[in-house]
Amino acid sequence: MNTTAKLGLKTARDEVLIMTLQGHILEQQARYPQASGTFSWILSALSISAKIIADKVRRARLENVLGSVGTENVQGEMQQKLDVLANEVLLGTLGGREGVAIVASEENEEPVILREDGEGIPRYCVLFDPLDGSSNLDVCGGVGTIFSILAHNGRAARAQDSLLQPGFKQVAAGYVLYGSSTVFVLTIGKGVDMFVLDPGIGAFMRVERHLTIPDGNKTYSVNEGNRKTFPDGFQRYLDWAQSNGYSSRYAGAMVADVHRILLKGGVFLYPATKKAPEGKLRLMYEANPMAMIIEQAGGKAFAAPGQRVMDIQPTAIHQRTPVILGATDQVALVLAHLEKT
Ligand code: AHM
Ligand code: MG
Repeated sequence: MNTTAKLGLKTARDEVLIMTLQGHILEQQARYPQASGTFSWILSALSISAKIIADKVRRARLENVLGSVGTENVQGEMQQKLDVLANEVLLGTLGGREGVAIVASEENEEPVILREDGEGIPRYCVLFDPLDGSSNLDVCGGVGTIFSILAHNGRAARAQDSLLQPGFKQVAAGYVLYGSSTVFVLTIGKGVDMFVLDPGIGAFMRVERHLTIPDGNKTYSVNEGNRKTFPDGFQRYLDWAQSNGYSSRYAGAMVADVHRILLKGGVFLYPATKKAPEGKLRLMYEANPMAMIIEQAGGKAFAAPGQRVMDIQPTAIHQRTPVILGATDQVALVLAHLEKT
């Protein structure tokens, strides 16, 4: 083995394959000669937003923008100052893109209708959680942005009805993890690619193509503090897992937990609880985009046995759902315990 390989460095052949997120988007666009480029502009707005939010997250302590603003969002949750700032960044970048018809955010009760009809160009709805896991901010823990992109239906009775599409109709989805590095994970419906922000040049560099979740990782990720109020099947699963050498890992930010599962395997659970009888996570801008990423990487995402997350017909933009997602083998083990009586 040569020194380059021993050190885990890239070979000369890899180096000719240097690709930024921007280049990747253009490469994908070139595969569809009829594409107008409006979709690529939306992804580029998300990339710019991610860089701005990453910078704000890094500087939060220095600029005294930690802590809450003293108001609650539509979910009845205390808004952090950075929740509000990240939301403004996304609204500001996406708002300027001709291809965006509607945006919907965890931080806004109502969707924002930007442009009503297509005027000959395809338009999209972008849904997002601007800063997921924001209670981790004060302790320098991982936080993230989650996004989902749907084709806009200009014929819907009311513009906002165009948003209420099941997850299998998503055109693209992804997340950004603001952790020890800033990572952008994207699917445009043909596998999952991963990019890392190079702070030296200010660009997201492609580091992985066609990620596949490994099987065989005996790790579950769940808030066990809620265990006593989980449905019985989850109790059975946790009893079984704990008797069978499983480890527990829980970041308290879905983006960080899902990212670990994408790379290492295991399963993420957020069941119904006494406090959140419908589950805590939001279907349209948390569960659906994560389900698309996980399934595109070969995993599975269910709300309950026989109920795939992405098949749920939404009835409200902020609706919640239980979530069981991760490597196919580990999800199957959870479902088997839920199905037992
Ligand atoms: P948020 O969008 O208000 O940050 O809430 C979603 C977060 C997820 O990131 C995480 O998985 C979950 O809430 C953690 O909830 P809990 O503290 O109940 O374990
Ligand atoms: Mg969230």
